Amino acid sequence: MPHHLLVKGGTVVNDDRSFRADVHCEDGIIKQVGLDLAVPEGTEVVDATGKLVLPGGIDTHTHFQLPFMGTVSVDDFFIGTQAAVAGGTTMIMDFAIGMAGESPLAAVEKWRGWADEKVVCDYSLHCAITWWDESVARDMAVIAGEKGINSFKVFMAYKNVFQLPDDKIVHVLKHCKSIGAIMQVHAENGDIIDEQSRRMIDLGITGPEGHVMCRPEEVEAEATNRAIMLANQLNSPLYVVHVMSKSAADRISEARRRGCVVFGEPIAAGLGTTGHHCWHHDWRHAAAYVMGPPLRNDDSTPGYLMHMLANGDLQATGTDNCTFNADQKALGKDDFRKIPNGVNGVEDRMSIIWEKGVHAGILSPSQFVAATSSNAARIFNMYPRKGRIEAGSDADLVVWDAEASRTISAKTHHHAVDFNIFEGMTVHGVPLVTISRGKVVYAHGKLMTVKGAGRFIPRGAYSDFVYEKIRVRDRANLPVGVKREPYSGPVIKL
Ligand code: DUC
Ligand code: ZN
Ligand code: ZN
Ligand code: ZN
Repeated sequence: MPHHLLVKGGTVVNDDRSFRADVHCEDGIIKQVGLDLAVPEGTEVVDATGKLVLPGGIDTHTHFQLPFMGTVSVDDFFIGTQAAVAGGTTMIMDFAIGMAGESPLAAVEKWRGWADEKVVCDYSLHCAITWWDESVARDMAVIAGEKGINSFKVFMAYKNVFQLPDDKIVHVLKHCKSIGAIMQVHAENGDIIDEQSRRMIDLGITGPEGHVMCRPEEVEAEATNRAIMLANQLNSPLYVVHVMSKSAADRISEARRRGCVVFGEPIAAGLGTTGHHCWHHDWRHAAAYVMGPPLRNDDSTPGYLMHMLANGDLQATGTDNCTFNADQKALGKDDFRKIPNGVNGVEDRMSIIWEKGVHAGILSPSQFVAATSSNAARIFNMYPRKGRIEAGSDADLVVWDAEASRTISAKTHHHAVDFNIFEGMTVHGVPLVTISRGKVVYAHGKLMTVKGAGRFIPRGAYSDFVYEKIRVRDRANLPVGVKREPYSGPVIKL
């Protein structure tokens, strides 16, 4: 028996327009969008009267159960995706991260094994490249061609762990281009962080504030600029993850004006709070905000980044959700270099961006949808399957109450972690009902999730959205009369 669901009485918001319409879903797919729809008897009805109906959020950046800095992040794929749907996010994108010497393909299989049996909503993976030889190049081709992953992340920081030098980054960019994948970058100068953090310790600055002090903005801006230059020289697209500072964001927007194909991703933490907390007298409180790149010790940064989402200079939003409890953060009690880096965000991202963006008068509701869902689907090649409410798209929806508010607290959140970096913040914009694949998974404060019910979403080579930009530049860069063949690598049909 097919399962039918009707979301009735709401205003549908897509990234280009909003309109009064009901949404009829059949077996996980949107069947019709409109008024006075004919639906079969027995159809489950979700009342959205007077509310907004949005495409489910896509969090482009999580680290569930990540083995990192001597411990493992506590939100696993079950708890983490539960927190996601409780916050109106119906898809997360996590990172398979192998250690140096480990096959990236094996890392992808390992992450699939962890995630598949636990996720309560759909998910996808990016793959990190943390070392380089020709076997890694071969793995990348298989991962993009057969495993449905078209985004590879490199780290310019975390020296002696994940950091790749420029010559290796050039290899990754070249191989990404040849297989139709997009390179993502963690852009911070790891060499200078290593040097400056040692200097802080020598000066006796061992607390969480040292983490922020040894990573001034230009450390991020320099690496961002360098990554853009490398990608531009190789005419390969680039996606900068967790853009945390005004100056890094400026490098991206300047480059876009020059025609570089570069995308930028601010995260909930950077849009919703600041690094001031790292100076808090309570060590646990201060350490909870330690992440890399750091939250900036500057009140104007969150609004600045939000305005850049509004004007299109930055495109998609994630969270870098990578949570550690007090006892784990305490690994760095005497030395901030050992504090596991990471904060929460997957549950609160949508509300934070609504509050600081829409409620603050910076974003329109359609721009909110672009920034929280549609743009990610476009860049990562899932559009319009994800990120849009129209017939044929996956039935991932949120009934959103724009007027209601809630106060964020670790006492009520759905994370496994014992701290919430947005503690006490009252946010407008509340998810009332979350629908994943046509099923209600969260309604009015209650989770109705099924462990393992989410699916891995394979993504093919360059989305048209990215590919068209590259192709135009390819033509522009070639001497007159030379014609470049269009991309003909592996393409996974969705
Ligand atoms: N930054 C974090 O804060 N945590 C995980 C990895 C990263 O780059
Ligand atoms: Zn990172
Ligand atoms: Zn604080
Ligand atoms: Zn990350």
